[in-house]
Amino acid sequence: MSTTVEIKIPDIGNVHDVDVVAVEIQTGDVITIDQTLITLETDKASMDVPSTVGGTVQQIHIKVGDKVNEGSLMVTVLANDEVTPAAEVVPAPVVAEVKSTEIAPIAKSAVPAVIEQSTSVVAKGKAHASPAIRLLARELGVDISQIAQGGGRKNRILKEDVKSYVKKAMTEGITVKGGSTLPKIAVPDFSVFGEIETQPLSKINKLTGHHMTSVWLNLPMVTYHDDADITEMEAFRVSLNSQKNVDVKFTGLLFIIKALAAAMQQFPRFNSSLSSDGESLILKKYLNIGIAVDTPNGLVVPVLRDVPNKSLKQLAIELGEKSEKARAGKLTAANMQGGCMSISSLGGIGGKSFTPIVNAPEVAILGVTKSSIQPVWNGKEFEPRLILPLDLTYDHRVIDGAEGARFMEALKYYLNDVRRLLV
Ligand code: CAO
Repeated sequence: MSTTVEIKIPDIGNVHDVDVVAVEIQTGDVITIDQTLITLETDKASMDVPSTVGGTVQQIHIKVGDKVNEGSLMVTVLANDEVTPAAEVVPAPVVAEVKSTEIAPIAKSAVPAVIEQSTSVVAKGKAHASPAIRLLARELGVDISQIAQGGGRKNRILKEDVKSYVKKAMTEGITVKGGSTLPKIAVPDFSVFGEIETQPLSKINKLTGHHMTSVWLNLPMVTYHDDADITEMEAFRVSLNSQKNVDVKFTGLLFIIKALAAAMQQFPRFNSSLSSDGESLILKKYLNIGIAVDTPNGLVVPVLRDVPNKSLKQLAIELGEKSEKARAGKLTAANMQGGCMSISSLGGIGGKSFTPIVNAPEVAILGVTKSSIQPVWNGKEFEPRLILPLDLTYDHRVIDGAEGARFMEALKYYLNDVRRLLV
């Protein structure tokens, strides 16, 4: 005999208004116990909600885009005999860190995209895996069909299976297009040389590492170094900071952000991304700048929005708030999305030059190191000037050397005399 069973959203932890990102069933479907009904996603994770009964789907009460809470009615099922009480429903384990990876518009393509893979061949129904596991596999660059059998019920592929596949690929070498393999780095047992301590990498460390490797392998990058004379800019900055009733601190970085935005407006290719098929250039009409911020957990890149239309003071407040939030680990996904170009400033620490890695899909990044007084020949004598070293790394598929050099000249032009930013 069949019974009508209402399946509700189970206890999903202390989270509310969770987004429904996938509905995996249709009215009339014959479903089995444990079959995924819907997938929920918070800003930190995805989770599958399985069925606790086998039977026929009578009615679906939610759709993609809905926000649900514990107890929301999900599906009505005309159940077979073996009904599991609804109270026992538990969502599948949290499986995929999704949006918190945002250093990383980046972190999405975790393992290098040159690894032979096709997200499109991750055909539904072939490999036995939930959408969240497929998402995890995609993020790690794994072709799920390569995982022969999963360790779950009926060979269902689990998170552990994807992880051990990646581990195996990393230790045994990965086949890349063309049939060659990425050489692996042998890690000896260091303990034979002396005492060691093994510390797990933070989530941010791992995501940044994957993203950086991916960028390194995919982008032909050039770094161009030059110096800007910021003597007058510094005098203006000092005068701003010494004004009475100034409630913010103007650092040199704020002027660099403004000058960078002006140069990007002059050279629109610097505010673009390559389409995923590499066939076209996507030019952005908005202009947001990401700032690399050092935090105890690793590097994050909060994004300052609409830079051309903000005053130095507004930017100072926003940068202060966002870098503080970054260090406290409180940046939201939205705080780190939508960057057009990034700045990595090591100027507060030191340095003369370095080669920053582009935060792809952005096409360029500006590196900044410590300014210092240098003797500059003015035609008659050496004059002490404040010189700021700049490093511009760009994706050579989008920007050629001459354009890179012209861009740097424009940036220096604005920094040499920041009044030009007003024109
Ligand atoms: N040359 C000389 N001095 C500089 C400078 C430069 N290029 N840049 C900053 N300084 C000085 C500032 O004027 C300030 O001096 P005072 O303390 O005397 O006022 C000091 O260095 C510290 O500056 P700051 O770090 O507080 O402010 P900022 O606006 O320059 O930078 C931020 C803000 C968030 C970028 C920075 O705090 C930070 O996190 N830096 C680390 C960046 C990083 O890790 N990059 C990643 C590299 S890629 O892996």
